[in-house]
Amino acid sequence: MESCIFCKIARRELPSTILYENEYVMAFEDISKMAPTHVLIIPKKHLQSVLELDPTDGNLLSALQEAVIAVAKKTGVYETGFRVITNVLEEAGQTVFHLHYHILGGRKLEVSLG
Ligand code: IU
Repeated sequence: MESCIFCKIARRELPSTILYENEYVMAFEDISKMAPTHVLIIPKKHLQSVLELDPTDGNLLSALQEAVIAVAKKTGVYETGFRVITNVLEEAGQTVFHLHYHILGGRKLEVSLG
């Protein structure tokens, strides 16, 4: 999508610190880190949220899962623990309407979900 900021990052029209990439997904450092490890994993194609993920997106779903493991290993949180979060729509706190998984770790995270 032309104006989407994460599409621009995926197309490398905007700078980002990329940690992992393959044909379907890209992982980069969140610009406003909430934990020592705070990485976003996005599909390269524009999907608003998990609501638009289709079971036929098999390659993308596999790539997202591979990226979670790769990022966790690369940042060191694979052993210590981490959180995978994806916000869906405004009430959940979604501010960028391009599907992304937050990978958060590197410190003790609060138990609160809200
Ligand atoms: P949210 O789940 O939609 O609220 O998360 C959006 C995240 O995208 C948030 O953590 C921002 O700091 C992050 N982000 C970014 O890394 N780079 C950007 O250019 C923009 C937002 I805009």
